[in-house]
Amino acid sequence: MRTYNVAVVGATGLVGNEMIRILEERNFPVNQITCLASERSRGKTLYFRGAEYPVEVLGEKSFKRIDIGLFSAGGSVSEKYAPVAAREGCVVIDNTSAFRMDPDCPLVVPEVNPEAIALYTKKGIIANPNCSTIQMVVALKPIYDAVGIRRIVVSTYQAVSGTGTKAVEELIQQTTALFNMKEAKVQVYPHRIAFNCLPQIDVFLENGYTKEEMKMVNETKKIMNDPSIAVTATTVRVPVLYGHSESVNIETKKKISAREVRELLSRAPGVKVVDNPASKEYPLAIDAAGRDETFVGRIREDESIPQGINMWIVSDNIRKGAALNAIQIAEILMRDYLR
Ligand code: NAP
Ligand code: 3JN
Repeated sequence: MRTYNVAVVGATGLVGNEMIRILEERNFPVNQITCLASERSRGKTLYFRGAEYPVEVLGEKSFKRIDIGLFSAGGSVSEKYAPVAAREGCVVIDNTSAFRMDPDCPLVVPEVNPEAIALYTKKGIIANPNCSTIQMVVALKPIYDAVGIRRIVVSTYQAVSGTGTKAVEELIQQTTALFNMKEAKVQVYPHRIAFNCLPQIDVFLENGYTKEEMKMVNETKKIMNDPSIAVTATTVRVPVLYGHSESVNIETKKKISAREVRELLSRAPGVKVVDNPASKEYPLAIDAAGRDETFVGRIREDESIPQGINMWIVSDNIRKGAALNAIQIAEILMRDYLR
C-alpha cells in the first residue's frame, strides 16, 4: 500500500493539532509527517504515533517531496505558500477562505460533493469550506436531493474555538476573572465574550453582513452546485468552547413532513438524528465536542409557510468543521486520484 509524505501547516494551532490527532486516529498511511508553523514555534515539538517531531519554520523549501499539504495557518499564509507547495507537486487541502471561491479550486464536503475533487488538477489546491457551512450542508443535502430547497435562513451560535487558541484562553480567562470579581480583559473579540453573545463574526462588509455570513451564503451555493438557492445568515459568537450550533429554516420545493426528514437524515452519511423532545433529547454542543457526526434535532414543520422545515444542527467545529473534513478529503484523494 502506498504511503504519503504529509505536511501540516499551522501544526501548533487548534486545527493543525487536531489534524495530527485525526491522521493518527484514522490510521492515515503517513510515511513522513512534517509539522510547520511560524518563527514563534521554533524549538517546539509535537507528537505523532508516539514519536516526537520538531516544529519546522514554514518557508519556500518546506514542500520538497511532500505529497499532501494540510494548511490551516490563516488566509495570507495559504495565499503565499499553497501555490509554492502546488508547484512542488504537493496537493494542498486548504482550510482557509483564500481559495474557496476560486472557480479553479474545488470546495468539498465529502458527504455532499466528493466528485468535485476531480477539479483539483487545475491548481493543485482543494478548499475546505467554513465550519458553519460544512455542518449545515451535511444535514441539508439529503433533503435537497429528495425535495429541492428554495431558501435557507440560518442563525449560528458559534464556539470561541472557531477563532483559535487565543480565543479559547480569553473565554476561560474572562469567566474566571468575573467569578473572582477581577477585570475581564478584552483582547481577541471587540467586546467581552464571557456571559455574552456577539452578533459579529469576522469583519463587516458594505452590505451590512459580516464576512462569515457571506461565506455561508456563497459557499453553500458553490458546494450544492446551485446558485439559485436563496441563503441568508446571521452568525453569532457565544461563550461555548467547542461545538457550533445552528438554527436552520428551509423552504423546500416540494412538501416534506418532519417525520420524512427524520427518516431521511437517520440514513444520511455523517448525520446523527437526536430528536426526542418528550425526553428532552436534542443536539448539544457539549455532546458534539470530540465527535465526528453532525447532530440534527428539533426537526419540525414551519407552520408559517406551506413547505417549510425548522431544525437545530450541531457539530464539532474543529473536527467536522475543519480538521476531519480536510482528512476525509485526503482519504478520497488518495483512494481515487493519487494511487
Ligand atoms: P490558531 O490556534 O491561532 O493557530 C494558528 C496556527 O497558524 C499556528 O500553528 C500558527 O503558528 C500558524 N501560523 C500563524 N501565522 C503563521 C505564519 N506566518 N507562518 C506559519 N505559520 C503560521 O488558529 P486555528 O484555530 O488553528 O486556525 C488557523 C486557521 O485555520 C484560521 O486562520 C483559518 O484560516 C483556518 N480555520 C478554518 C476553519 C474552518 O472553518 N474550516 C475553522 C478554524 C480555522 P505559531 O504557533 O508558530 O504562531
Ligand atoms: O469563527 C469561526 O467559528 C470560524 C472561523 C474561521 C476562520 C477564522 C479565521 C480566518 C476562517 C475561515 O475558515 O473562514 C478564516 C479565513 O480563512 O478566512
